[in-house]
Amino acid sequence: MSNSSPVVLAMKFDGERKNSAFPDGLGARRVIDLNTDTDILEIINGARYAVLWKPKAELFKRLPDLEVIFSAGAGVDHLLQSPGLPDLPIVRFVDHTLTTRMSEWICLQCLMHLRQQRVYDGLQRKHSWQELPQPEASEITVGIMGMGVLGQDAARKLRMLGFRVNGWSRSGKQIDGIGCFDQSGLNAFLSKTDFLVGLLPLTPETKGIFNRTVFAKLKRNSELASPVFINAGRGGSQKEDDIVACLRDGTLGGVSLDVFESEPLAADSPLWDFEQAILTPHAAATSDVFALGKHVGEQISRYERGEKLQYLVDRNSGY
Ligand code: NDP
Ligand code: OXD
Repeated sequence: MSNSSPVVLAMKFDGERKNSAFPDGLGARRVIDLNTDTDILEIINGARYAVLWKPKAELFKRLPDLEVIFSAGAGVDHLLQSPGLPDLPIVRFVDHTLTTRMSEWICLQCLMHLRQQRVYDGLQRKHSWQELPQPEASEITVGIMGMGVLGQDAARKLRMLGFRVNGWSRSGKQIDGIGCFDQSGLNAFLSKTDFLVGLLPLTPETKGIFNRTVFAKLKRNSELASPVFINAGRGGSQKEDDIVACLRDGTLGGVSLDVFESEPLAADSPLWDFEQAILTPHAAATSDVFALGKHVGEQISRYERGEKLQYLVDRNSGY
């Protein structure tokens, strides 16, 4: 087959930006955007590549010549749960633009909780001049669950800010300046953690992992009253009823959540109303459309030169 195969897009993103930026990143290759090219026939013959985000069930039947599936994001749970997913290589999105954004969000949340910014916001609204205790970052241990591309970058940047940092992952790691724990070390890891950061993919093993049992094991003798939970991995890994109950009874002193069990978060969720809860709408690290196009173009070029694809998903482990 020639290398002139179009790239089929079925993904989120603001239309105008996607139409200009994505093809730019891709070079000369033709793009068929299923959200805007409404005259496209049901069956798209000759399309070897597709870039997808939460694909509709019938999509794969329309792409009989598909050879490589690209995830429009770093996470692939949206694909692996997709009915009719063919047994083809899946490449996830890894790029410094996404990694950098995520680390910015994680560092921001850790600093917001360290400096008790939400409490100051409340005092400001009351015109109240009151100074709060001010521990240094070096007195706080951030424990990151998920030490992949995103977890490791966030860990290094948190270290630069002065936090003590530990990481927990399936396989143990060795990273300078970071305490590393493998799966068997979960309890020891939790007992040292003041700020728990979730950067795990959603898999059958990580579903609901952030629950009361885990929160109750966090360290609670730091200068800040209670531990903090920060999650930007996937909402399916957290039990929101437990988070609400733990915020109410002080098991958790604060949370920052970018992801939710069901998105968008229901307007009547009690999470919206906690002063000590910082919520963002799955926006911690949105894929940059130009960078995504470039990444897809590079991987297609590798594939067509007969080289190995990078960032391949392991279907057995689910990420
Ligand atoms: P990686 O695949 O690079 O890293 C995943 C990490 O999780 C690895 O360290 C892996 O361990 C660990 N892990 C997976 N399963 C388990 C388990 N059962 N027990 C212990 N550790 C486990 O992913 P990324 O860092 O690139 O991304 C992480 C997630 O962040 C994505 O899957 C996605 O869900 C989410 N995300 C959210 C965004 C947002 O805007 N909110 C944006 C981008 C991503 P090991 O190293 O041993 O394999
Ligand atoms: C991703 C995301 O997985 O945006 O990239 O959540």
